[in-house]
Amino acid sequence: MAEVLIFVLVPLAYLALLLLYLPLVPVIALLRGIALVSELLWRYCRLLDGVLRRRTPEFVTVPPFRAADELAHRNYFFGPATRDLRQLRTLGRRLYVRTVTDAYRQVTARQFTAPTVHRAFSVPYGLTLYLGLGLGAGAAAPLLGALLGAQALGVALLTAGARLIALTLRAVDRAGMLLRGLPRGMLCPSCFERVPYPAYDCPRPTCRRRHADIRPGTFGLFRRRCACGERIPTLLMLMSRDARLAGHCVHEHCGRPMNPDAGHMPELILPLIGGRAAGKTQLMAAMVKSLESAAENGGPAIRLADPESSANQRVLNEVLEIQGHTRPTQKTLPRAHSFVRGTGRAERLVHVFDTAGERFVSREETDALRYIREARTFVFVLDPMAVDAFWTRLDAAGPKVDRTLASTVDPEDVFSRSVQTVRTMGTRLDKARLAVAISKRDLLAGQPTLLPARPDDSDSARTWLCEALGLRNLVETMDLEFGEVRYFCTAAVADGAGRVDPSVAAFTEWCLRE
Ligand SMILES: Nc1nc2c(ncn2[C@@H]2O[C@H](COP(=O)(O)OP(=O)(O)OP(=O)(O)O)[C@@H](O)[C@H]2O)c(=O)[nH]1
Ligand SMILES: [Zn+2]
Ligand SMILES: [Zn+2]
Repeated sequence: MAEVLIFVLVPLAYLALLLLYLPLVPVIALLRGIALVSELLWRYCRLLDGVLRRRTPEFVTVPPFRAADELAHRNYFFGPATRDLRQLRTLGRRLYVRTVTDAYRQVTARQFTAPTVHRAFSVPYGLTLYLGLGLGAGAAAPLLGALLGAQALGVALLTAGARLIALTLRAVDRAGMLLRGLPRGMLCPSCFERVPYPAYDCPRPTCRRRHADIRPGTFGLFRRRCACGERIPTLLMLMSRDARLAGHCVHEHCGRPMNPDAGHMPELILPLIGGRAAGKTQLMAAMVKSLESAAENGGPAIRLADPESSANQRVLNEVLEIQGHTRPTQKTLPRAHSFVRGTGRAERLVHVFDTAGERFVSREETDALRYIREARTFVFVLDPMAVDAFWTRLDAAGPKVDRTLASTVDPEDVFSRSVQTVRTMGTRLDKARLAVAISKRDLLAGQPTLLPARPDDSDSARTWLCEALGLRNLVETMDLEFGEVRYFCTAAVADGAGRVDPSVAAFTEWCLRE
């Protein structure tokens, strides 16, 4: 009888129970599956928080971008966002595998290896749970994949947006440069090369890292954050008027400071050409001083553009005020004497170049005069005392003229060499203007025969050069070479009250006209 019970009734009862259990299988499996999916989702959210916000070492699988090595912090969408995605993919995959295996292992242990109830009951339940885990794992994989995919899509769109913003900002800034007449960038006042975009030093005094290219991109769209944390505007147009940073030249062997105003306004380049001691330095000083006086009397504002120009002008002003003599310009490469004139839209950055007389005389020296290429107005300083005819005309009865102040270089010689140099540099002179400054007018004031009939009149000065000084050849070459030529008699001197001779103001006005 016992056999019947064991081999027939019990199996039948067990089968009957199994049959009763069968309808519950999908429900239990489904619930287990849902539980696994939500556990995975919950863990993935924690992972997101760890990777994107807490950023503690356990969430790092890809080495981070180090601002200390790269000088600045990256914009999130130029690298870090992709790095986060890669970390999420690696850690997400690990998390998925670990969670699913742990769940299977737990079922195996509890229902198969060490069940708390008889295996006859635990095994079918365990199999149901296996089924549920299989379903859950199967459903969670695409779900997590979709979440990561959505994030990747978002990152891709925002990265594209960020790049577009960077490009647009650069294009707008570039258009601004074109409008300011600086298609090739701004002029370096030390090496005279064009700088498309200067390098900037971090403004924090304790940092001073040099950033080679701060324009919108990898390290920030509107502001770049230096490794030290300081923020630097990425474009000239984002620098407010009173917080303009002084850039540095990007050319090798130079690296010297640019004017803080460079790039913010159109530039004018005014080379002073003339033989040694023709009066270039003194004329340059007088021009700036007369502009300064004009500004004091309600004319356009003027300020020296950099500390070096300010210091030089201070010395030159003193020389003018004590009516002393300027020292010969050093033969080292000249630096531009730069100032900003005007306000608002009329603002101009003017670079005046006073080149040592010798440079134009020896051909090999002229290579360094790159700024010439960009000039549209030239000043030729002509010392009448450098012309032999001048001395033969000198009125012996009149006051003596101090011959030591005369230039000893023949103007015709300097001019023809200079023009040749300028031409070899590829500058078209037929579109350029030439101001001829007949210098040291004050020295000749007492002797009407030594001055044009009407010294303030260009035609009169021209006739005088041709007829009295015998410079007809020179004058005709000038007229031929240049689009427009104007003659001025200038006295680069100031009176006791520091007022510059009026001849300089008229001359300067013409030179700065556009
Ligand atoms: N009285 C008077 N002296 C002048 C004038 N211009 C220049 N000088 C003097 O002439 C001399 C030469 O002038 P600079 O201005 O140094 O001449 P430069 O052309 O710059 O000469 P380098 O620097 O050698 O190329 C100096 O002693 C000046 O003081 C002027 O208009 N009037
Ligand atoms: Zn330079
Ligand atoms: Zn810094």
